[in-house]
Amino acid sequence: MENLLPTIRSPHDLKKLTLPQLEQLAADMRDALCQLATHRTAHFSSNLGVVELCIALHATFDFSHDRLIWDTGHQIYPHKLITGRYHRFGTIRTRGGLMGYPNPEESPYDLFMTGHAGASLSAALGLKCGDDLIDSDPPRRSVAVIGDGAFPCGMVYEAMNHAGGLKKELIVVLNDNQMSICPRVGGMADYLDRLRLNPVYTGLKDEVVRALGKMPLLGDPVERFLAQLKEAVKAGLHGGMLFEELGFRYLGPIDGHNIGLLRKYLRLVQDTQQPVLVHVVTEKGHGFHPAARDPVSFHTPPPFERDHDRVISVNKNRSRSYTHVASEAIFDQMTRDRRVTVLTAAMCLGNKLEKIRDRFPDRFFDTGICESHTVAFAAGQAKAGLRPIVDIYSTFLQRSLDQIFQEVSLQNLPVVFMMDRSGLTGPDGPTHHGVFDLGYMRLFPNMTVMAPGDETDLVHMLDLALKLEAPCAIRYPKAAAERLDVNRTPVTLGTAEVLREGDDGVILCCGTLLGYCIQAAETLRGEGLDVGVVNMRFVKPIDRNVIRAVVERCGFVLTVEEAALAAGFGTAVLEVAAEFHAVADIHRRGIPDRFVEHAERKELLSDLGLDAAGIVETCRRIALEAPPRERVAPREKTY
Ligand SMILES: Cc1ncc(C[n+]2csc(CCOP(=O)(O)OP(=O)(O)O)c2C)c(N)n1
Repeated sequence: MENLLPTIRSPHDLKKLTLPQLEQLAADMRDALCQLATHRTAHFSSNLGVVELCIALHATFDFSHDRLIWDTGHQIYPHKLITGRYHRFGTIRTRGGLMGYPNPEESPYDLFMTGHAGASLSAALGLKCGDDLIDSDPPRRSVAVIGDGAFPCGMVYEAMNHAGGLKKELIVVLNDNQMSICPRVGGMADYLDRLRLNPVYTGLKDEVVRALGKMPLLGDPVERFLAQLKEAVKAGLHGGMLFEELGFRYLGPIDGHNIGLLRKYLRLVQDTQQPVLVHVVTEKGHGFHPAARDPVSFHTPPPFERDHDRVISVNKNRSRSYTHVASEAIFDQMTRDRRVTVLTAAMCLGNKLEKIRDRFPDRFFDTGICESHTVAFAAGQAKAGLRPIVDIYSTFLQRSLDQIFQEVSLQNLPVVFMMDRSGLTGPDGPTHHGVFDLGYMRLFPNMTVMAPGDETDLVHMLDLALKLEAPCAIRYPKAAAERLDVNRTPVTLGTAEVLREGDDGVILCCGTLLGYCIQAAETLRGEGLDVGVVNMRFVKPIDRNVIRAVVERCGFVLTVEEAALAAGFGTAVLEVAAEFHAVADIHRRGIPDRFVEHAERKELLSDLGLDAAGIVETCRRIALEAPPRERVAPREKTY
């Protein structure tokens, strides 16, 4: 059979297809998703699960006029395939290629660049209000599609509460596949399970299809909607009292892999006069058995070889990452001290906490995608006498800024923040790079902020953090763990580690770019430039003595960090140096004041001059341009 996918240039082409053709298109789209997953790490099982839903939405609405927001955005691939990007699909998540998340620069069908969960209802409601105030003609409909994993986000209830009050015609499609990345957790999960037990969903689906099929599709939309609704209620398609009480009409649950049924429901709610929630049940990984059987491993699988519906081999990256090191260090601390707990916001897999979850079930807490709650919850635990470790990716911790301020820092509570995936995270791109944490963490009084230079530092820093009677944050990247092959000094609060001294200049490094800094210094020494390297370890309290010594005694100072320059580590160094009136020869390298695109981390570091070659180049240029300086103290003194 001819592959229909290449013929779909825009969603308008779907309108010409028959139901069997739409079903064939679904198979073609799944095939494209499988092809991609065999040679690229990409979001997979979530995308397989929404193929029919995506087709039904685009075949029913006209999203060149109406509004569609996919919550989080990791399940956007089918949407990309039918919104004019099929021919570039193979470039997804590569440098210069399509993003793995919605991107308005790629298509007018992508409204927001997103990657963080839970904001879709708010944005869709805002669009609806905006479009209505601007008097769009015909009125634009607004649809948010949200997964059951994202659904427990606090913001969702803020939006539902608001929409219920406004009585706006917001259409929420709840894609319930019983999974977040790991199995979903919490009371809402149980509630959705109970809704699934609705006899209509479990046994009487066909009758419902027939009942709805008899409904008129023409005539006054309000009357039609009411008549259809009455029929749906008669057929048993009601429930969801919780949503009804909030002012939403609830419809479902509906088989989310039945395009015909989905279209009927979507037509039913198309001209709704109030907020409506359509509960769609799908299977994560649908259509590819290994992914449906194990949606957790196939959420973002490494490339694999397949034979039709069978995985033959998986190309696993076996290198040990900083995440592994952190998780082992947390495990050790939990073994030693019964007060230590660990908290993750739905990222048990990403944070590699499975072993801890299984070994210490009573001290492991998965809160769901609820970062703000997690931090305040940790504060409560700390107040009660526990030593909570909040293990959250740097980018997602941004959600908790106010709780870090009020519940933790202001109370001076001993909560440890493990800021995983700090810095440039690679193919996920700007929504996921964790580059702002140094800036926001060092703002808060009482907070200690550390960045290990290698894996040994990371382990000792966690040990130190748990001994402090105050909040503390440790940041580390998404990268293979490195262990420096040099003599080390113990990790002591507020003290930097001088790894090598240099007359011509010194590199003050914050974090794991340290290996590159050492390599750069070696290369420069070979060229006759004597450049020292300091592993700063602490951004707060920062080592003022070392900063004072180097700005007074060395030719130039270069700060290196994998974080936003604005308010980051280099800025902290400048603040100290300004007190000594010695900022002239301080140069900073880090993330400039723009959003960094997606590409491999190594490529991005190279683009930004943050790899060894880039640091060498920067030092050479500074040395060439620098006027000779008088040193204020004799060289032999150690800084
Ligand atoms: C604020 C935030 N926290 C964590 C994540 C990481 N994350 C990405 S997808 C996902 C699971 C989402 O589950 P669901 O919404 O049900 O979608 P599904 O993949 O099951 O289709 C998580 C936790 C995120 N994107 N945003």
